[in-house]
Amino acid sequence: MTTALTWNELEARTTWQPDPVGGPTNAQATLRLFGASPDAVQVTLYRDHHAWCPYCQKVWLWLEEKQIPYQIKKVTMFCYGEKERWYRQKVPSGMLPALELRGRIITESDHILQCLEDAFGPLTHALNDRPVVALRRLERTLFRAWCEWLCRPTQSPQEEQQRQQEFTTVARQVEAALAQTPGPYFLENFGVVDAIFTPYVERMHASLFYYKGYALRQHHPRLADWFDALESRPTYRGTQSDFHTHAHDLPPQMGGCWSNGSPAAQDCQTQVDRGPWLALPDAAYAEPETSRQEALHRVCKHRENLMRVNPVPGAIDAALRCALTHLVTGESCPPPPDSDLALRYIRDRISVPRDMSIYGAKRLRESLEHTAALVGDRQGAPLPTQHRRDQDPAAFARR
Ligand SMILES: N[C@@H](CCC(=O)N[C@@H](CS)C(=O)NCC(=O)O)C(=O)O
Repeated sequence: MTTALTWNELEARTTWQPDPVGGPTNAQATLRLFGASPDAVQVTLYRDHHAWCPYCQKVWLWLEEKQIPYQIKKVTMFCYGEKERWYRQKVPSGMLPALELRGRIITESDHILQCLEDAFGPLTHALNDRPVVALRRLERTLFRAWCEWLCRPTQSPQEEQQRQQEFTTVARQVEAALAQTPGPYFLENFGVVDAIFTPYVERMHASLFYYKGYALRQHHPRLADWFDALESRPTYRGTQSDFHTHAHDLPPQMGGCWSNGSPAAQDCQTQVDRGPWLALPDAAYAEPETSRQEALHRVCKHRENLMRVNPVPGAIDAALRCALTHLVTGESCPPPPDSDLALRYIRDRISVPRDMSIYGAKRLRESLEHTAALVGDRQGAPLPTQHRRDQDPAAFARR
């Protein structure tokens, strides 16, 4: 047992020095230069504050892979809070993503990709190449099979089984497509098709685990190889979310996600919500040595806002320092009595990759839970499923 470090002591231990503009892909940057001068920027990507929108992720990956200098303007999605008026003036529907290319506003992610391709050349393969068109169609078929299974309540176990079978049939077609080339990607090298499949396959992986107890990577080895190859790319890692974020951000976006209630699904839900997070199969690559440092840096940077929005404010300062002390020293640090709820409130609201990378989040959730458990076993109210205004970015506007 140890005592809590002060904020100054914690800050003195942060060695994490991110370079959002020139470093690896990350969700915090508002400018990406890839060695170019700021004058070279011709592109603005409008994407969500949460770095969650799948259509934004597709465009984001494309820009990062092609290393096109661009700036990022972040906009609130309806389910998290109020849409910014300035964005409504630019894009009346409020939909994301949007792109400004040499002064012209473009919406609809597929159209955005086409305009980017026309301006900067294809990402390995052109969108209208015949194999690419066929694979894009397959991606939509897989998307629909997933929605049918996850987002529509079933009336009987047989119907649930049938939806699962329909999904696995299409997933096997996707695996057959992956098997057409010797490498792990859809075509001979990483390209636009992989960028197009990435956002929803990542969301399938998370949601089917949580709501159906279905481990996509285990059931579909070629998809597992594809994921492994994606995770070898810093571009993908910078955009990658975790099971917890997806499991709780999908329901308001999709109009609901339905669990099959199986013991396997219940076990998966418990693990995603209560840990151990390090054992979850949401990332298969080795943990970077910097994960604790990253988490420490991010919490220290935003601590004022984090404490201000905490609904149990009294003890949160000392309690949070105890959790961070555990994070950096590995030693248990008992927080003030009754601070378990305050710590679990934060545990349940770390958003990946908005706040930090997947492994930083795992480490932080583990330390928050470990520290909370020293003083209590109370869990907060379940996270809302109709909206996520508990995550309103306006509360963090004073950064
Ligand atoms: N067909 C559009 C779909 C875009 C879309 O559905 N975007 C959602 C976010 S994932 C959106 O902006 N919804 C409004 C909001 O949530 O504020 C595209 O491909 O760009």
